[in-house]
Amino acid sequence: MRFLHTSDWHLGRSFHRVNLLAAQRAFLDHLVETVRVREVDAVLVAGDVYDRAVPPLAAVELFDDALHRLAELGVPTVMISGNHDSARRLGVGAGLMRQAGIHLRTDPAGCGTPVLLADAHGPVACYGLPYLEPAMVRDTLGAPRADHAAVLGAAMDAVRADLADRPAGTRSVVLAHAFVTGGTASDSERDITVGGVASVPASVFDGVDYVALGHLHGCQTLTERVRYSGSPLAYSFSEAAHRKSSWLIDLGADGTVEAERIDCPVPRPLARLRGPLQRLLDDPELARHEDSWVEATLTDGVRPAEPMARLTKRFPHVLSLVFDPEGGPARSSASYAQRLRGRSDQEIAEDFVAHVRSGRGADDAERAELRSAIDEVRTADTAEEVAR
Ligand SMILES: [Mn+2]
Repeated sequence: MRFLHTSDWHLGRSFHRVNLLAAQRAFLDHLVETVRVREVDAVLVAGDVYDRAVPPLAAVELFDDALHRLAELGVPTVMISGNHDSARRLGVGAGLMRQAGIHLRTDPAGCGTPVLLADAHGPVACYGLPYLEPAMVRDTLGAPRADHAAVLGAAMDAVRADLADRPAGTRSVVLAHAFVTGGTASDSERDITVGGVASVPASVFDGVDYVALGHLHGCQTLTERVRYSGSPLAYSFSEAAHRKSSWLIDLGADGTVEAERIDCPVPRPLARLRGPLQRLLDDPELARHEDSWVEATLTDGVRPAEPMARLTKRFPHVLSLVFDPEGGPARSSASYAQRLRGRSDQEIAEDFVAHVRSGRGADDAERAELRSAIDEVRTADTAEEVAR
């Protein structure tokens, strides 16, 4: 059976000031075309369909159009909600859409109930595990603790229990939206750390033939059977070196996995340029980036006049301008965004405590207090979403 594995569409997201709707539409055209030309048997979308719980109307229309086109092709599609999606909103109409072959899995209670597919070699049970927010789903899943490993472990126990009752030789696929240990993050995933831990070991997925992961935005292979497709488009400059793609997965009669990487259309390449302004303006080597989306980091000791206007003459698509003077007092002149880049909420909060107490940092008890407050804020956001 042949699958196309994709995730993290983030419909409605923009890139700096650029609206990506046209690029997202081009990706969906490419997806539908790949499904048709490569004779795909089922499409797997591993969460973060939308960028926000309440997406803009244009993104909803794009999604609606994609669903219609996939349904018209008659190719079953299994989708789960990610941490950016509102599971409740995304799941509206799921019961009706199922009749059209679109299987939206957004309810944690349904983890152990597969979408049953079949080919000439027999059945394939396809389990869609929506993003599981530990504190919200712990009771539903009967997990011993409210952390990612415990709730995903409980969901996978339900999968394995269901699988054990199926005819021998039933092959299995799991979709999940999680940070699996060993994966590499970029700057465009939202932090899902709970109790100080964001990731789960890949061994939590033992016992199934293929795991189609979403959440991390770089395409990556954790094991032959456990892969991230990554997002179809770059959503931060940290992804400048990514090759955006989907996985074409052939699941053999005996559960063997063969994977082929299918490149996504590139709306415009990304370039991160660094150096003194005059060099960025003059260096002939940089000519190949003139049509790229550019992040320019200026290292001039003294901030040059009108840097954006001058850069834009050579690079019309400069989207981000960063100052990082070399040899100067970099720390104090770094922008707020620069100082926060790559730091977790926990680190930022701890730094704040040290800052306001003249360098005396948080002790163990205070660190734990900060951690539980940060966890609670995110859980409260999700709870409000559910209650609305
Ligand atoms: Mn995502």
